[in-house]
Amino acid sequence: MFNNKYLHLSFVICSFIIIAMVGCGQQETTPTTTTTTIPSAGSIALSGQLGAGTISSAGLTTFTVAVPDYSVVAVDNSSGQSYHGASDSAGNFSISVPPGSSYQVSLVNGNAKYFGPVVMAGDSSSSEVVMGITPSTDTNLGTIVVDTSNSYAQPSRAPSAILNSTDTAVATSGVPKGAGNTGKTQLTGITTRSGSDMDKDGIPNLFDADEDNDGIRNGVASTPTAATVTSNTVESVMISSNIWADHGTTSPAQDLIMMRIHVIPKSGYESDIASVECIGVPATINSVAIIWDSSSLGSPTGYPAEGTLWSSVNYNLYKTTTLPQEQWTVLLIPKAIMTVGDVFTVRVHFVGGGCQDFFITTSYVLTDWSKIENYNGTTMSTTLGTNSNPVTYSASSLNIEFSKPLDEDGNILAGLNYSVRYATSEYDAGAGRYLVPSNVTETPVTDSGGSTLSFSFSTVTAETYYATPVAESSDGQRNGEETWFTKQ
Ligand SMILES: [Ca+2]
Ligand SMILES: [Ca+2]
Ligand SMILES: [Ca+2]
Repeated sequence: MFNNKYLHLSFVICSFIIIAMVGCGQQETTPTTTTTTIPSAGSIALSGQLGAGTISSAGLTTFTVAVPDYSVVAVDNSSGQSYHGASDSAGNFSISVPPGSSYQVSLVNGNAKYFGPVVMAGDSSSSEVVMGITPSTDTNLGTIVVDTSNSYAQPSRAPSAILNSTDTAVATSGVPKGAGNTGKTQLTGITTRSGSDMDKDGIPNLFDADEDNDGIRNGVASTPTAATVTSNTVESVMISSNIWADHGTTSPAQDLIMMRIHVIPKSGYESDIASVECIGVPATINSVAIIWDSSSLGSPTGYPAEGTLWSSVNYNLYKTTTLPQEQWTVLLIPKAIMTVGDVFTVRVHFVGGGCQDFFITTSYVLTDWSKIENYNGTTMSTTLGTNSNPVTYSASSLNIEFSKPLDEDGNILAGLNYSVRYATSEYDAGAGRYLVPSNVTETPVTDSGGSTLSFSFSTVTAETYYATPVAESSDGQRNGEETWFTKQ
């Protein structure tokens, strides 16, 4: 049934995401046969050592416990391009970056979740801290204290010679205001600027759930800047997901979400991609997510059986050539609720050798979806209104009131667009249920700002009607609950 819905309805989405790309670190090699130009590798080393500790007003003390398995990400402040490398068992890391740019450095933890930014200079009296560095030669940042209680990090000694003092973030007692909230907290008095941290909360756009500080999460009302991919081969990398629920379902959101990862090559470069895998998958889902439905993906060659654990197939994506856009893709049921700041790292391998990595960060998570709360003044029941047991009524129109989806904090997710899909529905006697119509009318519903929305449509003839409220983000990601009514 999920399969059919996925085919019949354009994508219904639940959590959106931001994206950026990075070179493949040490694994970049010069291509031999491919026409792809791999992004130029950096020529200077940015290194240091991560360790757990507390950043205090008394000064930064040397840590005693190394922090391994963190991904250290340097973002070019002007191009948005990023470079990354992992800390080893002693906490040491080294990233190859081009010289001459200003970088901001962030950490992604071993659970593939955004940890926080690295403040380069500031103390507990600072309401503004320095985030930028401009290394021109090999640079060792020394020991970097990772403060898990405040969700940021800072070198024990400020790299004074390479500080970019014009690249700052607003802070409370030296802690960037976006630390610990993945940048989603709306700040007052911020003038959005350009660069890789537009709203100065210390969280680079790449990892910021609300990069422009307008209170609307990335991707809900507009495409975030960090979704722009810089690549000679890859056009776009994204995740789309939907929640398309049966009325009365007792299934939790994590079993209803259909999540699809897409890597779309540039036209003419399709044959340059040898394989695609996720080398970083959020710990929230990495052991439980399952593969689903190859038919809606155009039945890629080698696609695993439905129900296969994604972990058992190396978190691969699969090439499909039968969709309107050739792409590498996989459709998953996450089976667990992700968290804001969860980071996927997608690695694209090229035919001639070498690879390129792309980050995708979750900027919101829906735990609920748009659903009809009452019709013609009567509260919806959970047992009536299903495809096998529609609500019965006798009026010549249906006036429905429906809810808005809630985010991970239980708040209405701001910025979505709404509509209602409706049509008469045929009965499938063999299956014992009414069907999702293949042709439906979809009418936009203006959001007047209340907690619910209303819509009315004519139901003059005595038939069974399908009605589904839809909440949609700017990039066409949708969710809603399907409901049936029989007019007597
Ligand atoms: Ca922000
Ligand atoms: Ca930011
Ligand atoms: Ca925003």
